[in-house]
Amino acid sequence: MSLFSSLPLLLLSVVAACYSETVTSEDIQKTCPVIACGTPGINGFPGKDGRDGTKGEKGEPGQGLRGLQGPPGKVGPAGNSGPPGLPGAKGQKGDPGKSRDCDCSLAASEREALRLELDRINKWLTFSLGKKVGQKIFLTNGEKMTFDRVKALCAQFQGSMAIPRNAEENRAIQNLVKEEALLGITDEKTEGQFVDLTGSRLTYMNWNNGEPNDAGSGEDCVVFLTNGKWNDIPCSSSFLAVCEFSV
Ligand code: MMA
Ligand code: CA
Ligand code: CA
Repeated sequence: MSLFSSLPLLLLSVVAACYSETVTSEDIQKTCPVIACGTPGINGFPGKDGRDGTKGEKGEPGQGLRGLQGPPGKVGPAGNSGPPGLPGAKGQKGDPGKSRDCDCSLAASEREALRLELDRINKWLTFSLGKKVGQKIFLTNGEKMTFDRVKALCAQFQGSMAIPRNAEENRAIQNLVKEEALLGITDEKTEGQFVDLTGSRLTYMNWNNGEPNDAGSGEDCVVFLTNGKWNDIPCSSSFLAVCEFSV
């Protein structure tokens, strides 16, 4: 028997089953006059599922151990630049500038070191020569030369021809020289009037007996004799060169 030929019978069974659930036996006598008392139909299919129930209460927290803390996250993007900072502190005082009149680049300590070194050199000279008198020292180079040449030589070394201004200086020269030496004295401008190289009259003199005599064809220069006395001689003659230096 095919599906199509059995369908009407199946539908009939469904309708009968439907009525068998809702119709009482009393109703059956009233409404079911034809199909009076057949055997009960088979049970129908189960009904549709019901609606979801209301949400249950939150459960108790679990009892597992807490996990370890994870690694730090990635660095975030740079923030915006902040406002300008406060002004900086005042700088240190600058180096002194150079004056128009002096070079002040030497520190005070350096100037003091130089002064001490000059003092040392002065002591060497005084010790080795032993001819310092007051603020003056007499020196000779051991050479014999004329008045003009001695004058130039002393000037070249920032000194001047020796002139004893008193007995003490005269002794200093006497101790220095072992032969006749030229002095920075002349009367070539005015005969008989002896002056120093600046033209000033002398306040101290130590002439030998009978001198100055302007002997021969004339004597306008002066030599220091080994006995410490003075004698006028010709300026063309050569004698020991002696200069004096301020110290
Ligand atoms: C003498 C004497 C001096 C003069 C010299 C010149 C030796 O001394 O007359 O006064 O200057 O001779 O050589
Ligand atoms: Ca003279
Ligand atoms: Ca003379």
